[in-house]
Parts: sequence; C-alpha cells; structure tokens
Amino acid sequence: MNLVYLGLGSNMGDRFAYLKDAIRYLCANDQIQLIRVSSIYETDPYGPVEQSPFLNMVVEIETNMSPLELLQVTQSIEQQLKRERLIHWGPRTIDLDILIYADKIIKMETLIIPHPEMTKRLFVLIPLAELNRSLVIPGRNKSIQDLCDVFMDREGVRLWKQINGADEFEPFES
Ligand code: PH2
Ligand code: MG
Ligand code: MG
Repeated sequence: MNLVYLGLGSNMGDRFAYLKDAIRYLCANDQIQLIRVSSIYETDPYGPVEQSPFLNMVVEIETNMSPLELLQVTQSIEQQLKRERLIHWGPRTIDLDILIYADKIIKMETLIIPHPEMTKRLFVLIPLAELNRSLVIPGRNKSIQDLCDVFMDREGVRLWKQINGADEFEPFES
C-alpha cells in the first residue's frame, strides 16, 4: 500500500458540497482507502488570477494504484464534478491534486510529484501539517512543519470547519 496525500480545493458554487462529493467519489473507488481528512480552511486566492476565496483541505489515502492510474481517477472525479479548464489557475468547482505519493519523485510532462508548488502554499501546508507534521517531502530535507515555520503568520488561511478525525468519516462513506 502506498500512502498518498491529496489536496482538494473549490471556489465555485457550493464549495463544501463539492469537497464532500469528491471525497465520496474517492471512497466509492475500491482501490482507494480513505484514512483521514484534515479540517477545511477558507483561503484567499493565491496567484495572478483575481477570484473568490477557496475552501481547501487535504486527505490521506492508501492505494495500490500507480501514480498515473490515480491521476486518471482524480481527473475523472474533476470531470464528473463539472470542472472546466477555462483559465489556468482560475476558478474551479473542484481541484484534486496529488501532493505526495509515498516516497516517489516523478517528473513527467503530465504529472510532477511531489506537487511542485506545495511548499509555497500555506493553504496546502497547514491542512497537511494537521495530518502529518513530521512528514518529510521526498527530495527535500524539510518536514511539513519546517516549511510552515518559514511563514511568519497564517495570513490568508482561516479555519472554516474543524474536523476531528473519525467523527467526520461517516458522512463521507460511500
Ligand atoms: N489553487 C490554484 C490557484 N490558487 N488559491 C487558493 N487559495 N487555493 C487553491 O486551491 C488554489 C489557489 C490553482 O491550483
Ligand atoms: Mg489541479
Ligand atoms: Mg491546484
């Protein structure tokens, strides 16, 4: 089994419903075991596009699928949840990014793991630190906690819905 962290984000429509639906789809796949989910954070949009605030969270899963097979699954969930690729880095109903896949380092045209932007993004690091703060990013010598500490404050990332481990599993079960 491979331990994998996925980053989820939504800033269109019913953002919470899109996050829940994405997790439901993950659970419905019998090659994926959902282990834990982070709390949900509301986050200021990062990057050059002016857009609405996001809800972001991180989920921990286990899978025997290869990284490319998992990418197909995440992309198909995005499609089923009406994701349209109109503007690069623009608004989306749902975004599912593979952040970390076990200790793998992958540099393909279609897939880069660990996610190349994750160390710059507090909206990824904060929920990920909730699940595994001592995790060292493959290929870097730094833990998630070390990377969080680089930021002076948590500006732009606000707790939106606190989730306490198993309590929240049930509504997410398929
Ligand atoms: N995703 C982006 C661009 N900007 N900003 C926030 N706050 N959250 C995101 O998930 C996000 C973003 C493209 O992947
Ligand atoms: Mg993406
Ligand atoms: Mg993304």
